[in-house]
Amino acid sequence: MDLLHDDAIADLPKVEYAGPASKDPLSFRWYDPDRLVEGRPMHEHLPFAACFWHVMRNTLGDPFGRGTALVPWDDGTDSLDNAERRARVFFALLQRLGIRWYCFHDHDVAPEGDSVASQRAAMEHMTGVLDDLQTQTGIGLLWGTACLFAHPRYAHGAATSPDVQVFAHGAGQVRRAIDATQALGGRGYVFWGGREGYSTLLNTDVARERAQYARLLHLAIEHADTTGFEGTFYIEPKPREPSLHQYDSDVEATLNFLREFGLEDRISLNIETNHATLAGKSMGHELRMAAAAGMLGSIDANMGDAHAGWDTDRFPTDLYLTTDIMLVLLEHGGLETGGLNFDAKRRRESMEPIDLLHAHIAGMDTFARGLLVAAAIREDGRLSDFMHDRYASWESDLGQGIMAGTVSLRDLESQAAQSEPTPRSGRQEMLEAIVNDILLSAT
Ligand code: XUL
Ligand code: CO
Repeated sequence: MDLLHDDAIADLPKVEYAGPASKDPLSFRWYDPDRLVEGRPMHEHLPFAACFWHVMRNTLGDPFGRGTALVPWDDGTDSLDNAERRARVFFALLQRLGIRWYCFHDHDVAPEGDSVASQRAAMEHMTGVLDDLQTQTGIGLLWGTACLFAHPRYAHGAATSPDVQVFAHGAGQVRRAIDATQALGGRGYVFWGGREGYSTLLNTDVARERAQYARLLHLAIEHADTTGFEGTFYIEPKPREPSLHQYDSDVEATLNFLREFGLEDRISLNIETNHATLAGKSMGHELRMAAAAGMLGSIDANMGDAHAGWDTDRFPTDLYLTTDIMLVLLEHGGLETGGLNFDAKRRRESMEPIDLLHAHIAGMDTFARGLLVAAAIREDGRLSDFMHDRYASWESDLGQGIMAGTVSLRDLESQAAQSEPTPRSGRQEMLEAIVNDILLSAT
């Protein structure tokens, strides 16, 4: 497929694999899409997606200063022309990077307008534009979502608002966003409840609000069942920011919420690294908890900062982190309909268009290298052998009987009277050293 040429980024090169020795910062040193790892090409292990909101709509402003991003293609208006230009530049950038998937919020791509009718018209127009760009480039929609947190009407939440009219607006927006996602062949649809929580318990009925949130999710599923939308629904846990507390605060709380309201068979999880950090958990913890429950759906691939207690959404450049993520994914057999969505933004100081290439290259190479290290750890086998040995006693008749439910407390008391367990080390430091050795030697 020919590259889309947009004048605004015509000077940005196509990024190619050049190997670990390359000193060209606009080349991949590790991401070699067709290289086989454990019998599958890298691009299948690493279904990278770029997000429209950070790439095209984030001006890189912060609470102390306005945006710094240089966006020569963007005239700053809410016109459809401008929206079309942004969409073209976005696809052109993804082509330069060889990224095959993207994600959007409704209002990232289509002007919000001032009425439901104008929003519907704008969304339908932009759906046509995106559809053409998908056909021209072969890039597909990983997931769509509705922005139910930016407009002032959603200050108290959308689904969890105390005002039923606000719920109606949120529900209408969800309907339009699901329809657009379906029209674009999207593989999934995400709910992220940024304001589905509270600022103070003095004015909040948490039982009512959680039930309202669940009701919106059921309405979305019912809608999908009538229109034939077959994509996967996901919830994206996050404990806070912008709310003080969000009801879908981490993986385990979200699983509880889904099960309480009978949603677990229809909604899976989209897990984001920086949200895990804010929840006081590691990404490895969140992924393994979801995988253990059969609910690991998709990943928002970014990272936080150890020194900041907020959602910095950095590009993932920590090799230890990507190695751990890829260990989980290899073990899990990959993501069925999900992907690795760079829900990540450049630093405010990285304001040039070319930084969009550098940032994604860094994220993609770090994941590719993490994949190679994870595969080497699995091939080496010392970690899995250790894990296997650690639980070996459970393979005994006693262990199997306990798990099969054929052994009683009385039996176990008699068993305990006959033997005293020998203490065995967990060898954490030894295992960490093995990981370090492989991390630095895998190629
Ligand atoms: C916010 C966040 C969102 C969701 C989609 O922290 O992660 O961008 O991914 O609404
Ligand atoms: Co996210």
